[in-house]
Amino acid sequence: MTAPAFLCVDATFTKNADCNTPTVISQGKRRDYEWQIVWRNVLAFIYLHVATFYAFYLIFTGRTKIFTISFAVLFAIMSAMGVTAGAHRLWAHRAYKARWPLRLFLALMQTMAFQNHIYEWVRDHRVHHKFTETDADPHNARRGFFFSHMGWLMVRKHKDVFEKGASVDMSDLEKDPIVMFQKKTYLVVMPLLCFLVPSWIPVVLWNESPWTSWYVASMLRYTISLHFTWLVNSAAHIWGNRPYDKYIGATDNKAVAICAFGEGWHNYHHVFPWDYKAAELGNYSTNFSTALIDVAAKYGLAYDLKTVSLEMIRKRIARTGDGSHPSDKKVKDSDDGHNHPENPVWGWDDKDMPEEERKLAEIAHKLQ
Ligand code: ST9
Ligand code: ZN
Ligand code: ZN
Repeated sequence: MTAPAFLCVDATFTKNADCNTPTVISQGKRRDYEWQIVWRNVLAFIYLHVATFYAFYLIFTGRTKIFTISFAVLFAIMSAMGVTAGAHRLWAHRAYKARWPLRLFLALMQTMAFQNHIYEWVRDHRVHHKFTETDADPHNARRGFFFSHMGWLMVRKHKDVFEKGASVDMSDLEKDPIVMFQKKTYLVVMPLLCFLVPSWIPVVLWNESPWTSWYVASMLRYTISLHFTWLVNSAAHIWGNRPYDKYIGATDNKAVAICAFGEGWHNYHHVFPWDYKAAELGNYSTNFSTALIDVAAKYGLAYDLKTVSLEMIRKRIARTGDGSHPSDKKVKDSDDGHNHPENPVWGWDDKDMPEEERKLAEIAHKLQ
């Protein structure tokens, strides 16, 4: 089913109104692109949100055991690690390497999160980094908060996503048997790990009612985790500082960093996507995923942890920062951002990565 063609959001969103599409259009003009709403997904998201409100009712009226609430939080944190330390920093950006036991653990955690299988998640995310805020970006923030937050999961993708996305290398994932096994078995294992197991554990271990367990440990936990993740694509492309590159849309946003376990330092991350910390400053309290990778490295499960040298960061701040970095002497100089980044790379193995950056990178826990 088709809905009316959408208006380029730049009329209200940024000054520069071309959406970085090959065909430059003027403000408010209609484009040759039609929304194709996927009603199955719309209905699923409506159900999830109604169920989540009901779960809040079960909690605030004292109908939920404290163990069930704590379990839901713990489950959310573990699944978030599969997304941040796994799908994001390891598989999408190759920011560090992991031995198979850690890869298996992260793949299981990522399956618990149901954000699509690793291969699909990584493909969309690499395409987001290579074609940020253009029509080829699956969650192009120029199309507004709602689209970049969750609307993109309810409509068919823009043809540029398929066309330009096809140029992004995925051969490394095709060589990883854990990723390919997860892809093959996803439709069976994901419902078990994301919905059935978390609903069942509170019932058998502390006698929670199956009804409450379903709504609180599955529906509410899943919906909140999705929103915290989606904030990286929406809020952290709209609100916040741009200490490293004022010309791009991505921002450093502490609130998002806390909600998304260290993934809210998004201005830094778009400039240096191959840094395993996905941030320069801050500590483990706003970057729990880094803590997990550091601990794994200590026990030899993670290695080749790439990070950006201070010298490279300083140069970049001086050249393109907006003045909001603590070390920056410039008066805060804000640009609207939302320009296409100067040499976008998806991560460490991207062939477009400048040789100078590769040479200056610091690599911790190198394999002997
Ligand atoms: C979800 C993902 O929520 C969230 C990702 C967030 C990322 C954030 C990153 C930030 C860091 C991490 C922060 C973590 C914080 C954690 C905190 C937690 C407390 N390139 O997609 P299809 C081709 S998922 C190249 O069906 P449609 C390809 O050939 C939520 N090619 O397109 C493909 O075929 P195949 C749950 C591409 O038909 C074919 O096109 N999941 C690309 O337009 C068809 O692809 C859902 O809700 C590409 N990028 O449908 C599912 N993409 O795959 C929602 C596609 O066989 N998805 N191709 O190779 C869908 O139903 C559909 O994808 C659709 C589009 C309706 C959205
Ligand atoms: Zn981004
Ligand atoms: Zn990324």
